[in-house]
Amino acid sequence: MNSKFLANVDKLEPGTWQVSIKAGGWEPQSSAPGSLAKGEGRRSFLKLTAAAMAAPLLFASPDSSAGRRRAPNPTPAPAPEPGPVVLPPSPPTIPWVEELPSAITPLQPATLGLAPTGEAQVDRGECGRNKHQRWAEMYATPRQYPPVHYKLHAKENPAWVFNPAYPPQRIWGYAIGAGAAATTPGPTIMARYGQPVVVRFFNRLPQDHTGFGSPEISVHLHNAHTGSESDGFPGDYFSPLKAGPTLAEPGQWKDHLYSNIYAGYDQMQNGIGDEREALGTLWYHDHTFDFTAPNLYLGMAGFYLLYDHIDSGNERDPNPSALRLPSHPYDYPLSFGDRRFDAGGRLIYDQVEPDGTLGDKIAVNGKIEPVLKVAARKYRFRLLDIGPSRIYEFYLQKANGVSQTFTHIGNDGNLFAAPLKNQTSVRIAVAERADIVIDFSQYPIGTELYLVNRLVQTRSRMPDGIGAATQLLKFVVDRYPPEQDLSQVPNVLREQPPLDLAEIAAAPVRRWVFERKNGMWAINGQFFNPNSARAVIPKGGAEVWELVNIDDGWSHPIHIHFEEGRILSKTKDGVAVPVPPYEQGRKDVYLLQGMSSIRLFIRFRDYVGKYVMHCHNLIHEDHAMMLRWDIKEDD
Ligand SMILES: [Cu+2]
Repeated sequence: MNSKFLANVDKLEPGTWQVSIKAGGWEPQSSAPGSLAKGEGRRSFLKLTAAAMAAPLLFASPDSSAGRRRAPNPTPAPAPEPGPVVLPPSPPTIPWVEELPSAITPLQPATLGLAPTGEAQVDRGECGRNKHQRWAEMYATPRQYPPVHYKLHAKENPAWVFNPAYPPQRIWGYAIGAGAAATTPGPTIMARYGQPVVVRFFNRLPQDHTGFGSPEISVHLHNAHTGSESDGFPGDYFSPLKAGPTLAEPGQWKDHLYSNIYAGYDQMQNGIGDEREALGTLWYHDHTFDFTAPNLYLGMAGFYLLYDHIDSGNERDPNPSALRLPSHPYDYPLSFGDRRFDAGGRLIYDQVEPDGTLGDKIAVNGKIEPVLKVAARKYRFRLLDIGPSRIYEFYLQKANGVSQTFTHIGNDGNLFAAPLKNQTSVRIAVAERADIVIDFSQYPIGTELYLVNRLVQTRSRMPDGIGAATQLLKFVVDRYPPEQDLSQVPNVLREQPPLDLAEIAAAPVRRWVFERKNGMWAINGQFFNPNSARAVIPKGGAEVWELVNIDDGWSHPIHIHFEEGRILSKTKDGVAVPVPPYEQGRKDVYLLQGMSSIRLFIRFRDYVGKYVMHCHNLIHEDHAMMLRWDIKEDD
C-alpha cells in the first residue's frame, strides 16, 4: 500500500523474519533459536501484506478471498504517504423494525463431561496453557458457593441479520452449544462473588477461513481480577492447529478460572477480598495477538455481570445492605460497535490500513437501529463501547430532540460512591462502560425515546466534537410493569478504597509515553512483543503510572489488565485539568484525548504472571500500541 510499512518492517524485525506461504496457511520460519516467535512472524506477515497489497484488495468482505494469507506482491510500487481512504457510505438501513429481546437470557450453567483441573488437559484436547494458579484454594476448597461451570463455543454464524435492509451474512460470536447458533454479543454470564466460575471456551471457528479476521481465539475477560493463564493474554491464542507464542500446545478448548474474589484477597485474609474493589460490568472478548480488531469487529464479544451482597441483582432483596438497583429482566446490557458495509450490504473491514475502518452504522447488540420495548418503570442499562475506534457521547432524547435526564451510577466495571443524578449525557470510549438508570415511569404508554450519539467523528483517530444527533436505539414505552417497581437508586452506592497520600508519594513511578511511530503506534518507542516484559512488579506492589500522549490529534483509551487504578491527576496541553466526577472512582480504561496525561495509582495483588497494557482503540492495539508487564512472587 505504501512505503511506510516497508520501512516499518525493517525497523521492527531487521533481518529476523522469513515467511513462507503454504497452501491453506503459512508458518513463520525461524533460523536461530529465539530469533522469531510465532507471533512476530504473524506481525511481519501482516506488515508485509500491508505493504504489498493493492488498494482494491484491502476492503475485503469476509466472503472474499482477499485476506492476510494472500501472497505478497514482491515489487510494491512506492506511494506517497496517503491519508485514510475515504469509503463510500454504507447503504441505507431500515430503522426501528428489528426488535431487541425484551430481556436478556442469562447463560445457563453447563455440565462438563470432563471435570476441570488445575493442569492443562492437553491429552484431552485442551490447549497447552499454564496451570491455574491457586487452584485448590480458588476452585476446589469449598467457598461461599460451589463452583459453577459454563461452556461457550466460538463459532461462525453464516446468517446474521444486522438490519432487514442487508442480506443475512457471516459473523463470528459465541454459542451455547456446538450445534447452537452463535450470537453477537455472545450469551451474558451472570456471576457472583464467592462463587468460582470455570468457562470452557471451545474454538469452533472455520480453520480454512479467508478474509479479515483470524480463526484463533484468546478470550479476555475485561476488568477481571484473575490469574494470567485465564486472562486471555494476546500471545495465548489457540486453535486446533495453532498455539500462540506463549502457549505450549494448540487445542480445541481452554478452561478459564474466574475465581470471583475481590482484589485484596491476600491483604484482607477474609477468604473473599476487599468488597470496596467490587466489579460489576465486565465483558469478554477476543484478544488474539494482531487480530483483536477484526475478530471483535466480526462479533466476538459478550457481557459478564458480577454481583455481590451489595449489588445483588435482586431489586426485592430484603438484605439491608442490598442496593436494590433495577434487576433482571430490567438490568440490560447494551453494546455499541461501529460497522461499515459495502454496496451489497455486507460487512467490510480493512485490517491493514493503520487508520482502520471507521464504521458509519452502529450495531446495538448486533442490530442496526433496533427497537427496545420497555415497561413504564426503572431500567438499569450497562452501556459498552466495543469499538473498534468510535467514541460516543450518548443523550436520551424525545423524537423532537429534547434531552431527557437519567442517573449515572457507574463507570467501567464499578459503581460510584454516589449516583450522579439528572445527567443528560455520558461519554464513553472503546471498552469503557457507563452504568445508567432510566426511569420510564414518568412517560405515558406509547412514548418513544431515542438513545442518540452527538459526538461527531469522521476519522478513527479522534472525535471532531459535539454536533447533530444520530439516533441509535429507539425505546418504546409500551406497557405497565406486571408488578410494582420496588427498585431504587440509593444516595450511597459503593464505598471506594481509601487513597493513602503517604503511600502514593512513596510509590515507584513509571512513565509510559504513547506515540505515533512509523505509521503505527508505540509505547516508550517500542512495539508490542508478547515474549518480553517491559515491567516486572512484585506481587502486592503498588505504583504510580503516568500515561502520556505526546501526539495532538489522537485519542487513546488506555486499558490496564488485572487491577483497577484511581486517577490522581490529569493534564491537557500541559495544563492541569480537574478529574471529572465520573472518573473519580476506580477505572480500568483511561482516555487520553489529544496532548494529555493521566497519573494513576494502581495495585498488583493476589496473582502473578503476564498481563498487558494497551490502547483499546483496536486498530492501535493491533498495530502494536501494547506492552507486556509481569507480576512476580515477592521473595
Ligand atoms: Cu490508541
